[in-house]
Amino acid sequence: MKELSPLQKARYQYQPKLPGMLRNGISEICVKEGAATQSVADQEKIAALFPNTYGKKEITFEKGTNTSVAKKQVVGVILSGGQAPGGHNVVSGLYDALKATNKDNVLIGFKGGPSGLIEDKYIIFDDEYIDQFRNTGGFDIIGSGRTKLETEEQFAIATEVCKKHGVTAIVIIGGDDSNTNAGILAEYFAAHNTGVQVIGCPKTIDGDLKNEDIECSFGFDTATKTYSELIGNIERDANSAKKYWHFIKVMGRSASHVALECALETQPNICLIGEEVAAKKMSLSQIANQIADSVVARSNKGMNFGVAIIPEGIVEFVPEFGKLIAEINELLAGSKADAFNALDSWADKYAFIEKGLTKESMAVFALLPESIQQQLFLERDPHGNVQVSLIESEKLFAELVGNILKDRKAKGEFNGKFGTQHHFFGYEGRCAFPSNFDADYCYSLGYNAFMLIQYGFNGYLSKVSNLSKPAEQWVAGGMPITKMMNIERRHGEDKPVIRKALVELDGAPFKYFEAHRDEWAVETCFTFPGAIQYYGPAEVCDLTTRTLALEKSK
Ligand code: FBP
Repeated sequence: MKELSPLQKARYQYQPKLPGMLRNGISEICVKEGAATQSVADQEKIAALFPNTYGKKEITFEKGTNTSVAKKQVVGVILSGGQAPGGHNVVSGLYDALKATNKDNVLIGFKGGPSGLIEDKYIIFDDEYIDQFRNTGGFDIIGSGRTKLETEEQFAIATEVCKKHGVTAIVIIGGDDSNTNAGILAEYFAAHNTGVQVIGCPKTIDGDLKNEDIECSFGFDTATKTYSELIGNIERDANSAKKYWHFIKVMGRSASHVALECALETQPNICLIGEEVAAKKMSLSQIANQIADSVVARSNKGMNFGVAIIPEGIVEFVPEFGKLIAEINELLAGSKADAFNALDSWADKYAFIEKGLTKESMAVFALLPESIQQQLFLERDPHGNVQVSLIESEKLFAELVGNILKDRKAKGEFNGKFGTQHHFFGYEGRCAFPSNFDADYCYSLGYNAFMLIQYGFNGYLSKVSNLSKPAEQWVAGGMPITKMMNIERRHGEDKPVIRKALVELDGAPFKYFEAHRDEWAVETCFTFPGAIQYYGPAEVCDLTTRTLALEKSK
C-alpha cells in the first residue's frame, strides 16, 4: 500500500481560500463587464489575426444572481511545460466548481501535456482520484509535456477529439508560449464554429508571465521560497565554517526574476541580474572582476567566504557571449557538425574552432575554462542550437574569479583564501508542496476558470488579482489573451505572442536590490527565510514574495 507522509495527510485536509467574491456559492456569482481591450502593441496586426477573439471586454466576477446558461459541461484540462507548485490545485479548483455547478458535468484530464489532446490519451476525474492530489506539488496527476499545439493539422485533430468526447471547453495551464497557443486555438475553435471554448491559466516558476493584468504566474512563490530556504541554509553554513564562497545557479530560464527574488529574501553578497548585464553591455571579465572586488573587500575584513547567486540565463545576456554562441551555431550548422564530431582529440577540435571563429569570439572562447568550452559543443537543442541553460555558469564564474584573484595575488593585491563550492537549484523547487499562497491562488485560478467557461467566455486567461492582500480581498475575473500579445520575430517569421516579462531595471524590486547590494557585497547581511510554513500565524504562513510586495507597494 502507498504510504502517506504526515504532511501529505494534513495537506489533503487544507481548504484553499477563494477570493471573497467567489465564496458565496455558485448560484451567487455574476459577471461585471469592463472596458473593451486592445493588444499591448501591434493592434492592427493582432486584430487581423484574431477576428473572432480580439478586442473582447475585461471582466470581473461579483456577488449577484448567477445568470449563466445551464448546460452540461465536459471540460478537458491540460498541464503544459515545466512543473510548477500548485498545478494540482488548479485542477481541483476547476473540478470543484464544475461539480458544484452540476454533478453531471465531466472533467477530462489529457495526459502528458498538449500531446495528450491530439493523441486522445486521457482520464476522467472522480472525487477519489482528485482527493489524492489536493494541495500537493508536482504535475503527476496527469503529467505534463512540451509539445506545442500550433499547427492547423493539430487543431483539426483536437477538434475531432473534442467532438468525440463532447468537450465544451479546454483549460490550458501553461506559460507564455502555451497561453499564446491557447489564444490561437481559441480563435481556431471560434472561426470553425466548434462551440469549444479555451481558457488559459498563468503558470511558470520563472515569473516571466506577468503584466499589468497578471500580477504573477503560479509556482513562482513556492519555488523561490524553496530556493531561498536552501540559500539561507548555505549562507549559515558559510558564516559558520567561514571557508567557502558558494556559487549558486538558480533556474528561471532567460529572465532573472527568480534570482532577484531569492536575493531579496536572503541578502547574499552577490546576485547577477541578466537584464542589467545586457543593459550595461557587460563583458564576462567585467562581471568576474565585480565579484572579485567583493571577495577581496570581504577578505580584507577577515571574511574569506561568501554567497553569489547566478541566474540560469545569465550568459545569454552577455553581448560577447551571445556573439560567440551565434558563431558556434553557424560553425556547426548542418553537415559541418559531422566534420567536427569526426575529429578525435580535443586539440584537433580546438584547432577547428580557432579557424572558424572571429578573432573577438575566439578571445572570449579562450577565456573560458575547458569544461565550459566543451559543454558549448556537446549539447544541442532540436534546432541545432547550443542550450545555454545547460552551461554550468556557476562553475564558469567561480573559475573566472579564481583566475582574476591569482593575478591579483601575484601583484600583491589579494592575500586571502578563495575556496569554492557550486550548486544548481532548479528541479528542487518545481514540485514542492505549494505554499499557502500558491495553494490558494491556484485553487482560485481553477475555480475561476470554470466560471469563465460557464459564462461562455473563449480565449480568456483566468485572472486573480490584488494578490498582495489577504485572499478575501482578491479580485477574480478574466482577461482576453489577445490583450497580452504583440508581434515578435520567431524562427525568421513575424508571430503573435504574449510578451515575456523581463526584470525591469526601474521596477521597485530591482531598485530595492540596487540600493542595498553594495553593503551586502562587503558586509555579512545574510537573512535566513527558513522552510515554507504551512500551519501557524498568517504573517508567517501566507506571506507573498518580496517581488510582489514591492511591486504593489508603489
Ligand atoms: P516553463 O517555462 O515551462 O514553466 O518551464 C520553466 C523551467 O523550469 C525553466 O526554469 C527551466 O529552464 C526549464 O523549465 C527546464 O526545462 P526541463 O524541465 O525541460 O528540463
